Amino acid sequence: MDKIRVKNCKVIKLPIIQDGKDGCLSVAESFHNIPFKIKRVYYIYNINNKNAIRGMHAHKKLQQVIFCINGSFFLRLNDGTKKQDIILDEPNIGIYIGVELWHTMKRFSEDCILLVFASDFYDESDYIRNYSQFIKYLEHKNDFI
Ligand code: T46
Repeated sequence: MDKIRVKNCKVIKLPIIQDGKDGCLSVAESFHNIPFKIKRVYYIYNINNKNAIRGMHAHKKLQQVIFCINGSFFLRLNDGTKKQDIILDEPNIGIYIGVELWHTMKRFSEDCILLVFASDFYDESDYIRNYSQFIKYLEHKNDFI
């Protein structure tokens, strides 16, 4: 995977415990390899539409780490200045998506399963779902500091 160039983002590599013919085991732990306390876990699966596009938003405060634990998908990240495209296709390699990072997921393989660890409970008011509002938010967020 290329070096990460967008802000508030990094690659997270979980250890793989090899059990030989009996499979592999990877472990995610808060503050160890996941850089926050995990308060929510969700997963996305059965993406039967090959043109599916998910994401297309940024979060104000939420931090997340996203894994593709089966199959593959394409992740586009945009910090308002720089953009980066990443293919996730290894179950132990995830992407930390910090605050204020516009992210879009597409090109899901039929067998794709996404697993996401999140730093907080679901809160729709934390989402910025309109791209021009995202750019305005970045421009004006420090106005009152
Ligand atoms: C993100 C990317 C990677 C809930 O009710 N609770 C939840 O915890 C979540 C995650 C979603 N929802 C509801 C909200 C929507 O009515 O499920 C529906 C689908 O959510 P959304 O359109 O936000 O799904 P994605 O795949 O576009 O985004 C999700 C996360 O919502 C988001 O935080 O960063 O995965």
